Amino acid sequence: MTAMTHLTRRNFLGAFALPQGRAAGASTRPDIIYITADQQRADQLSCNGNAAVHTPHLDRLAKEGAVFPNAFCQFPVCVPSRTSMFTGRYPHAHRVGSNEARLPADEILFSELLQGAGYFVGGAGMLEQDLIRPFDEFTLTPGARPKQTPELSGLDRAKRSAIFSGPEERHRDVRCLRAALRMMERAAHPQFIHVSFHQPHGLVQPLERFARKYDPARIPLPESFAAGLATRGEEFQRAARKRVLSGLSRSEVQTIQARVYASVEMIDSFVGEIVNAVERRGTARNTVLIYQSDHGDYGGEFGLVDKSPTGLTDALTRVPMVIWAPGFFGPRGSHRALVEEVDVLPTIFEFAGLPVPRRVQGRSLAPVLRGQASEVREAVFAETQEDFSSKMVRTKDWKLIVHRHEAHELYDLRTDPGETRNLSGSHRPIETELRQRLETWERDTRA
Ligand SMILES: [Ca+2]
Repeated sequence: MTAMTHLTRRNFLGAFALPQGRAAGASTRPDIIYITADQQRADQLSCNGNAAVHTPHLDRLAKEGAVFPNAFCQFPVCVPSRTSMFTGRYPHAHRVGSNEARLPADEILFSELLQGAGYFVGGAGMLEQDLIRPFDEFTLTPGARPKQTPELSGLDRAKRSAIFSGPEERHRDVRCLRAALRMMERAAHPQFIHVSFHQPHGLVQPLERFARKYDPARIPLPESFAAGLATRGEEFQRAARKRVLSGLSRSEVQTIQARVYASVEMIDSFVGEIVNAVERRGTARNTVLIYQSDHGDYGGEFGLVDKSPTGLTDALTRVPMVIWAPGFFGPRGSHRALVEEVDVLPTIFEFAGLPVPRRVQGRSLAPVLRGQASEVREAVFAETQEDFSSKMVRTKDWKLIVHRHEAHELYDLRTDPGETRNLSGSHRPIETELRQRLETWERDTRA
């Protein structure tokens, strides 16, 4: 770290800290519970309209709080996406463009800022080391590799899913839940607790009691399953054919999806336990709870499961987002506003009464949650590939994906929500307008 970045960081954090190390108003600031699932699609919530999956606890939080069916991640790969959550900045600005990339020394994480404001900062589950660094306490819960172990049964051919039939307390997400609950119980207030579940990421491994509830034969597959890769660009098709996960039969994909749904219901039940703990201790009205995922999954679209090859279709970029803070805003239910994961940080800061750092590129959702505004922005953005060579701009009606190395993609989401008919080149005015929007965004968010 250079002297300059030291100075920047100290000045920055200094704005939040008090001489005694306990910030003004700290004792009345809300507790913040930030729960993440890994690789859950936005449509894998019953409150987002999916009748095949059962998520009663998140549905309740959505009803008493808000759910955003139009929430998007910034880069559909774990570490770049989570770095956007924790910095409130776009990937090309924070420069973490792969799971291997290190966090640049001049990036400041909101966990550090909350600490400076007097928060206990704790977490459990999985997280990249660079993002864990500022935590006061983080309980890592590493999980089983995708192979048959005595605790797993029914491993599928793609080695993507199995059923966890061992003692429940040994499941990595049960261990994550228990560690988080202990931390909540023990830690001083205000507390920021990050509960970072592994599921429903592969190896998908629902507990048996949830797996039992989902019959693979009854799991509907998306319309684009049957057409397979035919609607995709040539480069994408080539990359997809190299994957072991392509060429799966309908029943193989249904088996995997049934276990994904079971795993989602399992995580939902864990969310219920966390909310119970908050209500038992009587702090619900001074708590802000956020639930989201770091990216989606193909879920059978184009014949694919998992998230590879990486792309910018809604399958991968659209994520669940539920916010519940009964002391801060009333029941909003499902809200159509276009929102981004970079918005979480400024939202938390606004509810906590803390100034939002100028480097942050997201926007607070508080005005929308309080009913003072109906929209946050006209378009959302995402990017991908190691060199940020593919970029997406998406309004409610249209999506443009610009690739550096292959043909662009333009979709009319009003008539083609599954993104199967590429209209690039045939709708010049809208394509030009979206292209300009993308260029403006890139220019304005570079640093
Ligand atoms: Ca991930």
